[in-house]
Amino acid sequence: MSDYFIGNKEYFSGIGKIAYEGKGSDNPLAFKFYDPDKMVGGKTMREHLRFSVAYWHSFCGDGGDPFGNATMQYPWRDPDPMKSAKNKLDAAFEFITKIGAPFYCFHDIDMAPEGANRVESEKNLIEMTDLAKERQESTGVKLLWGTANVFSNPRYMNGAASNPDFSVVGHVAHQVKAAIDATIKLGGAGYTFWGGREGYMSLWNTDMKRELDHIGRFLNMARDYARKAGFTGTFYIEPKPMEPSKHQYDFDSATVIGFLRQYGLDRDFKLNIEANHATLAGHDFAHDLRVARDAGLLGSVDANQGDLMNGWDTDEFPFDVYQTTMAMLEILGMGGFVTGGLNFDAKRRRNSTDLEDLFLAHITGMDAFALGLQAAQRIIDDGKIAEMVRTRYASWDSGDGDAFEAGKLTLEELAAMGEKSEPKSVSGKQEYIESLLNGYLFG
Ligand code: XUL
Ligand code: CO
Repeated sequence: MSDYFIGNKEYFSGIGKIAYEGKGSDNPLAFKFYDPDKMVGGKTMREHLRFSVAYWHSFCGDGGDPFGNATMQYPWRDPDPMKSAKNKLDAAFEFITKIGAPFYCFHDIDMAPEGANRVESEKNLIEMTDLAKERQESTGVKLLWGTANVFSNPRYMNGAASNPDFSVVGHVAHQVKAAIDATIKLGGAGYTFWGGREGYMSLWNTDMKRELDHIGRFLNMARDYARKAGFTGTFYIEPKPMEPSKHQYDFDSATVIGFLRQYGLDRDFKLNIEANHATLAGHDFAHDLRVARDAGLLGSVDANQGDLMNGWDTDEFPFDVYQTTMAMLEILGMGGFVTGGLNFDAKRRRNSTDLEDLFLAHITGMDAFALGLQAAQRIIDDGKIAEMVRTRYASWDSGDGDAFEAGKLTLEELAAMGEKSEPKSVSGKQEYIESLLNGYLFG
């Protein structure tokens, strides 16, 4: 038996702590590229990447989908919901320790079963998070962020804080308050709001302005409560354009930034960008990261990847190194994570049914980001692409371009300049940059 089992039982027996063995290794249960102690640009990979395991996909999701039942057998399941939750907690901390992720994230109901009413549900959450606190202390694993699931229970079918019926919003408040308390107790670095039902199915029965005002008001109340209760971490909104609602209010980075500014939330909230949500909104992952970063509001990342052949949230483990490279360029470009990290909001495919697949999936994702980090650092160190971008905008650095940026030109003066000569054609050099990129990745 390995040294890594947490409770009374080892759930992933036969698998020890996952080690870095390098790219020559043919051991499937080893990292080929993620070497946690390796220095990259002045920090270790562990410090840069701040990997986090998502409780819901890894320990709750069992392969069931709208067309078929569960495919995965979980040895921690028990007919008694609290017993099941305690077993699952042990399995979770065993897994997180063995994979070597410094963080995890959870929704309240991932960890603690809902009771017959809110009071019972909160009691369960307190009992489970007391245990989670002990597990965190004994393993050193930390909470990246906590959140409340205010989208699954049928009472939220018309929305959570955006619900047309005021009486539902009290339930939301009770649940969010308890989840904030739990997050504070567990020393969470962040608290996330993802509004799956904060949107509409039909505009015919929806007062959109009122619903948005209600969400804005509610988030102000939640922020005020959490700050008063001692929460010093970051609040996140996680954009997603649709699914489960037809239209979700937190559509994409740009929409959420406007919302945060409109409702006075942009000093306390940042964005948690999920790759597959950005692509559902018709953007590249890197686009939504850039929009958030340029606004000074890039906080954290839900690391996964979608399938560009279909239009839903497939939540795959990321392996596309072009994407992880671009993502890491944005993250390094903002100076690295502060409270955020890379949370694997990703699930194994329905037919990846072996318990070890949970390890293999995380190894793939962690290696993909380790490759992306190193490629991004090579791109930064070499500086060629950044220099090309600088040169492309050089006409704004001095003379009339500089006067324009400084607000010293009128439209008439600018128009008079345009009269003088036809601009020269200047190449964007995209294909050359793409060949440089392949050099950084494979050279
Ligand atoms: C749903 C999703 C959520 C949030 C947390 O698409 O990404 O799991 O990350 O509620
Ligand atoms: Co997510």
